[in-house]
Formats: sequence, structure tokens, C-alpha cells
Amino acid sequence: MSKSPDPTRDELFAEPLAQPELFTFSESVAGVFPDMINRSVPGYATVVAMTGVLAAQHARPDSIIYDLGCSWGASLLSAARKIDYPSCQLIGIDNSEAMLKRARLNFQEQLSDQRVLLQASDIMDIQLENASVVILNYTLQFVPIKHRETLLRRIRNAMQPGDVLILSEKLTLPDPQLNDYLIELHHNFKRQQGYSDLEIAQKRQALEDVLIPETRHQHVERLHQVGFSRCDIWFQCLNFASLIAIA
Ligand code: GEK
Repeated sequence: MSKSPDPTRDELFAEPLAQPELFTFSESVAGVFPDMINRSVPGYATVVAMTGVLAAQHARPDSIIYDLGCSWGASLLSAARKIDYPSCQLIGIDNSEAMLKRARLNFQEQLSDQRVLLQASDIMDIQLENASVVILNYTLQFVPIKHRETLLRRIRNAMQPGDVLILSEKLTLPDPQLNDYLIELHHNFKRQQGYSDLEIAQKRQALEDVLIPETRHQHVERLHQVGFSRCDIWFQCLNFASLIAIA
């Protein structure tokens, strides 16, 4: 008897695509997203779990915790579970309606929390205010490079000294050989997670020009430029890192 396909498993790039298209956060991507990100981003589960711990350490009563590009809301959920203050508000934002629909269902199933608000918006358009914690987990890499400084400056301006930004990104390395080496290690990681060479190659092509990674140095320099006083990497697995920036 043949096994029926698992609708939650990411097989979007398993068959040869006649017409390669740019990657978007469509209904089909949203449907398999947790499987996709867990099998594609080394260290993802650790970053999500630690996001809750870091957020709880820095959340102030009466302040807002933002999760920008929240997808299914995994990072916001982790924060909501760890932050005790009833007067905090937790806002998740994503411009993919398909993702936001999943985030709503996810919270319905996992945690009923009156403090949580999920909003369909472009993170470039929203007004940020009174933020004690801003979470940008694997989202800035999809924002065009020329808009990144503006967004980070607005985040910093919504904070008080001591508040934090958690910024997780795919990195590129300045040494081309080392960069190629880490990309190969990442592809090996994906093979071990069950992705075929065809899936890895087609996904890579779809993300080309959509996900633009920068170096650790570029991130750190820009975070200082927009007014964060201290920042560095607190976690890295292969070419995926998470930075903490303190206002
Ligand atoms: C997690 N943080 O699970 N405005 C709003 N949303 C955006 C924008 C934008 N300009 N650009 C991209 N997105 C999540 C994972 S996924 C990372 C984040 C990945 C949204 C997009 O719709 C998607 O849901 C998310 O950012 C990026 O911790 O797919 O590698």
C-alpha cells in the first residue's frame, strides 16, 4: 500500500519545474512552512526557544513586543509563553495573508492570550512605538538592502536604552572560499534533512535575488549606525546567525 502524501511536508521543489519562479510566501509555502524552515535553517528551534528567554529578560511592563515577519508566529508564541506581564502587548506582523491565517490558527490551537495581536501589514509601513523587544527572525534578509537601514532606525527610535532587537539572518562570509565551504555544509545539512539535490538546487534558484544575505560586519556596522549601543552574535550554526542589539 502506498503512503498518502503528508500535506505538511515541504515537497514544493521535489519535481523538476518547467518554469522556475521567484520564491514568494504563497498559500503553498505557508501550508508547509514549519517543516520547511525546520529542515532548512540549522539552529532554528534553538533560536525560537531562546527568543522567548531573551524576550522575557528584556520585556518591560506596559511595553510592546513586536515580531516582524512572524510567519506562523513561532517566535511570538515562544515570547508569549515566557513573558508574564499582563500589561505587555505582543504584536505579530506579516504581509503574507496566507502566513497570517496560519499564525491565527496556530495561536488558537496552542495558546489563548488576550495580549497577542496579529496584523497583516508590510513591516516598512507600520508605526512602531514603545517597543521593549523587537524580533526580526529571518525576515530582514527579504527586505531590499536599500530599505534595511530605514527599518532598523525606526526600530531603534521606538526603543528606550536597554531595550533589545533580536535579529536572525542567513550570513554571507567575506572570504569567498570560506563562504562556499559554509554553503556546501548547509547543503549537506539539507541533504541530511531529506532534501534531494534537485530540491536544493531549485530552491536556491528561486531564492536568488529574493533572499539577500549580508556579512556579520555589515549587520554590526549598520546596527551601530542607527543608534544601537552594543551588538554581536549570540548564536550561530553554519551560515545562520542570530544577533542581539541593545539600544
Ligand atoms: C519565524 N520569523 O518562524 N513585511 C511583512 N512581512 C514580510 C515582509 C515585509 N516587507 N517581507 C517578508 N515578510 C519567522 C520566520 S520567514 C523566514 C520568517 C523564511 C515575511 C514573509 O511573509 C515571511 O512570513 C517572513 O517574513 C519570513 O521565526 O522564510 O526564511
